[in-house]
Amino acid sequence: MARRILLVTGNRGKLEEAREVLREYGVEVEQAQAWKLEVQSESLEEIALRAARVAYAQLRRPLAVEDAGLFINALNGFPGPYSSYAYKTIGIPGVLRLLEGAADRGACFKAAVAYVAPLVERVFTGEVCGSIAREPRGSQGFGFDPIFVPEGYSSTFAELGPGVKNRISHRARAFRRLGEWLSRRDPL
Ligand code: ITT
Repeated sequence: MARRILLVTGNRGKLEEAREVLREYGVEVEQAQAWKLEVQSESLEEIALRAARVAYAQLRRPLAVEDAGLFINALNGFPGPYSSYAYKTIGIPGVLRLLEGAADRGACFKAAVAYVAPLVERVFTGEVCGSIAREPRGSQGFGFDPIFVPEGYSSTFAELGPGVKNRISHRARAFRRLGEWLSRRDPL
């Protein structure tokens, strides 16, 4: 049975990826333009859950909020929960500059998807690790995709494109967990 959930996000790339993954579970995703609470926290789970609760209080329909970030080893996890701000301010060139001379270029993308519906609150997480490329490559995806090379590959997410990204990404893993959980529940 088809289900429909709202995804509260202003990020088109996120929306498309979530849609693609949840389609496998017969779940349709509609973008919601609610006001989105942006709490400051080091925990993606907490940021997503608090934003989802506030959005649910406004919209009163089953919805998800996803918070994601790029955690770079040599920078002790920076930009992590501040990835969106870091992307807008220092951007890819700034991140590459911070890594000049770093021996360890390892990094992980992490995502937390908070789902809120009547009498339900759940958070699902996903992660993909890899390394930061020496220069941007590729034109697909969004955000830091041109500099993230997932483990086991030599191309960036921006070169690999949505087929590969949606199999292995942090977001795909988190939304797949939501999809599996939704498909085990009774219809809403
Ligand atoms: P919403 O809050 O409106 O959903 P946002 O882009 O602000 O959109 P986040 O707060 O989760 O979303 O920010 C995460 C940032 O981390 C995002 O803007 C990208 O710069 C980066 N990021 C997260 N997932 C990514 C991915 O799959 N590929 C590339 N960059 C990603």
